[in-house]
Amino acid sequence: MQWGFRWYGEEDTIPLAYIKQIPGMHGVVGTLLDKLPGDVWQKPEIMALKESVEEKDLKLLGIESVSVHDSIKAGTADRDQYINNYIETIKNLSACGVNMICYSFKPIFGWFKTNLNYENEDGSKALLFDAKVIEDMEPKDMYQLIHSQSKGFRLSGWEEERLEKFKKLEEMYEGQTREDLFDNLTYFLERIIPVAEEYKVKMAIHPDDPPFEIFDYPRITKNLEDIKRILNIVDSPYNGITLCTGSLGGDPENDLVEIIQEVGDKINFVHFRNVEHLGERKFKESAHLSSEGSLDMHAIMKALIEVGYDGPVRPDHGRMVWGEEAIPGYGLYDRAMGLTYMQGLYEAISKDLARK
Ligand SMILES: [Mn+2]
Repeated sequence: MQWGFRWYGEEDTIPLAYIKQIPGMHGVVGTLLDKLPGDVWQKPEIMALKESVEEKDLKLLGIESVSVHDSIKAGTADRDQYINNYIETIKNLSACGVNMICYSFKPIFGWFKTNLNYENEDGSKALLFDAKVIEDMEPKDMYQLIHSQSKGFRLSGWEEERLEKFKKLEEMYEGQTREDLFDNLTYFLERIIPVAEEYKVKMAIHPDDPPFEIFDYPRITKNLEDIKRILNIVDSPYNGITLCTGSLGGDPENDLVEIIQEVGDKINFVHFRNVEHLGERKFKESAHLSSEGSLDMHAIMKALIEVGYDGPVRPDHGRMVWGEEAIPGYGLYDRAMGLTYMQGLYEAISKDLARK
């Protein structure tokens, strides 16, 4: 497996030099933070990112995310121009030697939590989702809720530009059903996957976080059934998924091991994270260890090894520990501990399997 870390570029509180000091680290999954959905990513900008990573003796393992423009997700008449831009970005990334794109296909909201600074008993802080908190809220109120907790950090998917045009966004998606959204994804994938194949860029759709509908906006990447349906749109190794254990794991009905066994050959990226179920549609992001949350991380790693997964893997969100201040979910310490734990699982399981 290729051990990685998410890195937000020069704006990140964590320098690449620190990431490099984590044992066994191969590289980072990067982004161009100033790019809005629909923009073409130009080669010089991508090369600058890649060179800054390689200067520190790390690899650029992929991009997360190249956001999909709302016109594509809403299926409006102007979508083709944005799909053409997306295709240009795929080609430009390929030309720069970047071969994996994580993306998502969710109306209005990407990742979604109701508390970014939930204090655990030990004083560490975690992200938490509780459906009850938003029961009486309007969708646009979520921006205020998230921004009031962001500690001044820019949060991808929650940009102020999106709030400014929120009314327009709501109108774009008004009345959209799951089938409509799925049709729009189909239209998108039928255009981009042949290009991704030709240019050898693996697409990896990220599941819904949380994996159920909120504010009645349709969600189509919630579970195994959804994932299989998406993979069937275009059957290609370039039409794959990001296996985000913490996102899918937010629904206790999702069996991560089963998902890996069923669609293992289409996993193009892994986000490794544990969650603790606290009640109906309520969970928090725990430390990575199986003992700290509700998921069996050993079984998940074993299943990944058994299906032969050898692509990029990164610890997903971590808690804030030891007084660290960083982008919520993206501190250094807890993610570094998480990665070391993942590597320990990997070594133990793979050596054990080799002996058999
Ligand atoms: Mn994730």
